[in-house]
Parts: sequence; structure tokens; C-alpha cells
Amino acid sequence: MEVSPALVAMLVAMVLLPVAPTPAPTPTPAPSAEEMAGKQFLEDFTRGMATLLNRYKLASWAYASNLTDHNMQLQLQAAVEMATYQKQQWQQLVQFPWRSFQNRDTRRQFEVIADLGMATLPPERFQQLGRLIGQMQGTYSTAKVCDYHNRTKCNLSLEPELVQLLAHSGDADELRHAWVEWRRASGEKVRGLFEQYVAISNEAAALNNYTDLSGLWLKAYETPNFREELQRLWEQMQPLYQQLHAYVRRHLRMRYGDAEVTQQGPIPAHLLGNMWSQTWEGIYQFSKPFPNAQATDATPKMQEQNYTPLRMFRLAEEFFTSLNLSAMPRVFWERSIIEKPADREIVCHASAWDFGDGQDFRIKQCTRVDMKDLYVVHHEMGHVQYFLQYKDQPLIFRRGANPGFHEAVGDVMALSVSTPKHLRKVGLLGAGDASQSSQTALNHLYHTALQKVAFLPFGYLMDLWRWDVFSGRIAPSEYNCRWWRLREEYQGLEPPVDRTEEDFDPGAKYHIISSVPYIRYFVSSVLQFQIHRALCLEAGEFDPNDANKPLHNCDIHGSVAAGEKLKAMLRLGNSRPWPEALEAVTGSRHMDASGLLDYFRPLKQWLEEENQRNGENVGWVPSTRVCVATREELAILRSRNSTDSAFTRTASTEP
Ligand code: BJ2
Ligand code: ZN
Repeated sequence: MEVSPALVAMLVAMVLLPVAPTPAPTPTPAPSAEEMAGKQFLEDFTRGMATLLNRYKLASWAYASNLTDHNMQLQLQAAVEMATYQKQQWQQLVQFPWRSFQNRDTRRQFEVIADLGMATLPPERFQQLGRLIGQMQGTYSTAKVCDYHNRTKCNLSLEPELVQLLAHSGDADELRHAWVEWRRASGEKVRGLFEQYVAISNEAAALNNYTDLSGLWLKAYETPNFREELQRLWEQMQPLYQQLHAYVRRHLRMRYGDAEVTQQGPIPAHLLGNMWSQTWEGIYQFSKPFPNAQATDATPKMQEQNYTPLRMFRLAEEFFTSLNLSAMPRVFWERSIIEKPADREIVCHASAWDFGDGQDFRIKQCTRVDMKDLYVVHHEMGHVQYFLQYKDQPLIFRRGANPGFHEAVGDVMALSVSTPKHLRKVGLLGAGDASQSSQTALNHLYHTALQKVAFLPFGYLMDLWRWDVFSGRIAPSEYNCRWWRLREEYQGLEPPVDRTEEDFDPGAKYHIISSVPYIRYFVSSVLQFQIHRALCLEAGEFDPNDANKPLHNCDIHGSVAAGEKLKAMLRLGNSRPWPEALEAVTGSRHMDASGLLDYFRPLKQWLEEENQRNGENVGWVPSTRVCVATREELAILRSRNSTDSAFTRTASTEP
């Protein structure tokens, strides 16, 4: 859950973790007295839990929207009260023979609440863990860096200044400065806290009979061999990623020169338009396939029309209601924060909140008026739509079918919204020249690929790194260098300067310091294309046998039939194992990369031809950047190798 996704992840989420699929029930005699008592216990427990959860969420919101020590203290207190209640109730819970209960839903709920998650920790350790995460969030959210051109101006925040700078500056030195300084102000500062966080989280995992925290995290997917399944999906999509990588590297080389971007090496991570190189739409303008055909970025029109954050939220809401899904309730509009306040420090990283009382749902976002944030608005509102659809389920089932489903809802909407067809419909794109329609389509596909395909290896490696950290396969003394090994292996990236173990680059990313699992976004990247394809078929907007109805041009806006399909899935919440939810909308019970691969097929073919025509080598040779234990060691290496070409490249850079 959000903000202190940490705490929620730790308290609620983990407590409410789903369970292994149970066999379909067979007609049975009336429930036993024990089962009736168990059902009553469940009702009483969830009522008590809902009250405490609501208090905890309110306290978390108060901290996240005003980062004071006092508010952190109140949040911790609320967390402790909730954990205490869970622990105390657990004593009674284990007395019930719930595994032999007849009712499938009752059994499933018991199985979830029987797992105490972080609440198993002794109160002292529990508080310590909450404080560590709160402190890491505070450091991340209030970090400031100095301006490259005016080193005495030291008030640049991540949102909006650095995010904007990474997307718009074309000056490699300025980009490198922002990249390095952000990591100095955020990740580097929390390395010690993160080490302690890992240790305590693992203590909790052990108390729950897991070898480490990754077991607790993966339980939410209720799938044996889930990691192998993910690897298989990645391998299916990797060739598409590598084509995109080769094409982008060529354009970056043309823009920044051979000294900055080598012909065959990994891409330097500061040049991709994004602080973490996780999505690359920031480089669309200068790298699009057909510069003379229509661009598919809605930002200019949004700015021309004086769009406001509120108008962006209303536009997103209209998309949902056009499908006969729910409007945002009055409380949502009254209590959400959709612009960065000027009078206090807040967690600007966007999030969606369910306060657990069936009425109070909010978004907190420091919204900027551009197409990227229009996507984020849809993403967050997708979470709220899910909250609204499952609000009448028992509390324990008010979660996504699995965490990846929760991430996919808003993104499915955004796939339709971002088509040139839809953007024209809402006045965010000009009419365009019909004779260039196939070129515009490729520009659009490329734009989407910079967001979705570029993201895949990042979405995968974030937790590859953490799973190994939790299991101890990556020791604290190698946190940073092992991070860069994964960044190079999967994303084909290198740091813009040499790194050391005195840096802590994973800690410069929100989800790492907030203890929010990340594989959900990778899972969502696959699921959302499966769901999009199914809804497009339902809406009559996609026909695999009709060249005039390609998947990438589908806009489900206004299709009540598509909306009903989606609703059937959303309303289930987590009451059934996820394959059932997926089946409700796609007819399939399996995660499958073919939705994404079908969508991008025309682009893949174009990229292959283009890379071949330009003689690009697809893939990358090892980076010449180094990662060593200390800055002192790095300085010695540099002085020894100052005549070596690899180090000449290094020596000219900061720090
Ligand atoms: C911008 C977005 C998250 C999200 C926030 C912060 C962490 C969890 C929530 C949860 C939702 C829930 C985000 C978007 C795509 C990639 C990723 C990124 N913020 N969260 N309460 N994104 O998922 O919305 O709102 O499940 O209840 O982090 O790296 O930017
Ligand atoms: Zn999300």
C-alpha cells in the first residue's frame, strides 16, 4: 500500500498475503459449530483490523504529505497498534481447525491472516524497522542538489527540477552532474540504514519460516517456480529490447558523439532522459523514426491549451466512466493532493491510497503538465478504480488478483489513450497527414516502446538484485558493484562515471528505500498487453485478420462491453487465485508475452531493418567503467592508469 508502502507492505500487505490455490468445493453438509465460530471470529477480526488499518493509513498519509518527525512518530505508533492487535488475535486464530473448514472463502481468508508477516517481530525490532524505512523515505524525499551552472544554487529537488532536467537537457556534462549529485544526496546517504533494514526484514522472514524476505514477497503470486516463469518471459522479449537498444545507442552517439557513447558498448545511463534509465520517452523527440511525420507527443498541445493537473485527472476519469466503470467519489476530489505544495516537504513520488473504510480513496502526485504525467495519472487512477471495484469484498480480499494486476489497470487505459486516434479525439494531437499514416503509426509504436520495452529489463532486475541481497548471495560489501553488473547484463547500461562501494545507487530509487517490491511492474508489463488485446477484441477495435485494425491503433474508449469484462476481473479482488481473474478477461489462465510481442511486431521488423541497414551491432561488449571498493582505491587506479585510454575517459569526469 503506499506511502509508507513500507509499512503497509510490511504490516498489511504481508499480513494479507494470499495463499496457494485451493481445490473447488464440493457440495457438503452444513458447517460445523467450529466453522461457524471461525466465521464469526473472522468477521470480528476484520472489523477490528479495518479500524486500525484506517488509523494507520491516515497517519501514513499525514507523514507522507508533511514530512515531520512528529508525523513519523504518529505513523509508527499507529503501525505498532495494528501489529499488536494482529499478534494478539493470532493467538486465538491458531486455535481454529480452519484448514478443514468447508467454505472455500473462509479457508482462504484464514490462510492469509494466519501469516503475520512483519508483525511477528518483537515490538522493539518492529519499531526500529518502521523508523528505518521512514528515515530512508525522508532522506529520499527531501534530498536537494546544486545547479550545474550555478553551484551556489542548491535547492534542486528530484520532482520537478531533476526529472525535468534529465528529460530536457541536451548537455552531457550537465546530465552527468545531475545524475551523480542525485545519487550523492539520496542513495549514498542511506546505505547504512538499508543494511540494517535488510537484517531486520530477514529476521521477520525467519520468524515466518522463510529463509529470507524474498520468500514472503513472492508468496503473493501463489505460483510455484514463479522466478523461472519470469525468466522465460524475459527471454522471449529480450530480442525486441536488444533491437531497441541498438537503435537508441546509434541516435545517442549521433547526438552526443563517439567520446560519450561508444559504438558497441553499453549506453551511459545519464543520456536516456530518465534519472534511472527505466523508461526512455525523454529521448523521443530527437530519435523518432520519422522526424518529418507527425510526432505523437501530446505535451505541446497540453501546454498550448493551458492544461492543469485537475484537467488531466478529469480526462482520466472520463475514460473510466466511458467504459461504464466508476467515477472518482467526492471524497477523492476533496482529499487528494495533485500538485506539489509550496509550504512543506512531502513524498512527491506518486501513489494511490485505499483507506480501508470503503469510502476514502486518494491520490498524491506532484503532477506536471506533460504526457509522461498524464500516463502516471492514469496509472494511479487505475489503482483507485480497482479499490472501488473490490470495496465490497471482505477486507482480506481487497487486493489485486496479484500485485501485477493492480499495476496493470491504469496502464491498460493509457495504451488506448496514447494512440494518435484517441489523442486526436480529445484534441491533444493535430489532424495529421493521411499520406503519412504508416509513418505516424511507427512513430507512435516507437514512443510506446521507449516506455514499455525499455522498461522490461529494469522492471526485472530491480528485484533480481534484491532477492540476492535478501538471500545473502549479494553481501553488503558488494551492493553497488553487483547492482551495476545487473544493469549492464540486462539493460546494456553503464554508469557515466566509475563507481565504488562508497556509492549506493540502488538507494537512489524510490522502491528500494521504501521497501516496495518491484517485480509487480514487470508482471504488469506482460499482463497489460494480454488484457489490452482481449479488451480490444471485445470492443471490436482489433481484428488479427484485418490490416486496418492493428492492435497498436486500438482505442477502447466508450466500449461498455470491454468495461464489463474488465469489471468482472476487478470485482474479484484477491478472492480467487489470479489465473481465474486473468481467465475472466482474456480466456487464458497463463501469463504470456505474445500480447506485447504482437503489439510491437511492426516496430520490431522496422528496427531490425534499420539496424541492419546502418550496420549496428545488436548487443554490447563489456563496459570499460570500473566499480571498486573505495574512492581511495579508485584514485590510485586512476593515477596508475592515467595513460590508459579507458582511464583517460574516466579521469575527465566527475566526481
Ligand atoms: C508512480 C508509481 C507507485 C505505484 C506507488 C509508490 C509505490 C506503490 C502505490 C500503491 C499502489 C497499490 C510508480 C509506476 C510504474 C513504474 C513505477 C516507477 N507509484 N505505489 N499504493 N511506478 O505503483 O502507483 O501507489 O498497490 O495500492 O512507482 O518506478 O515509477
Ligand atoms: Zn502502481
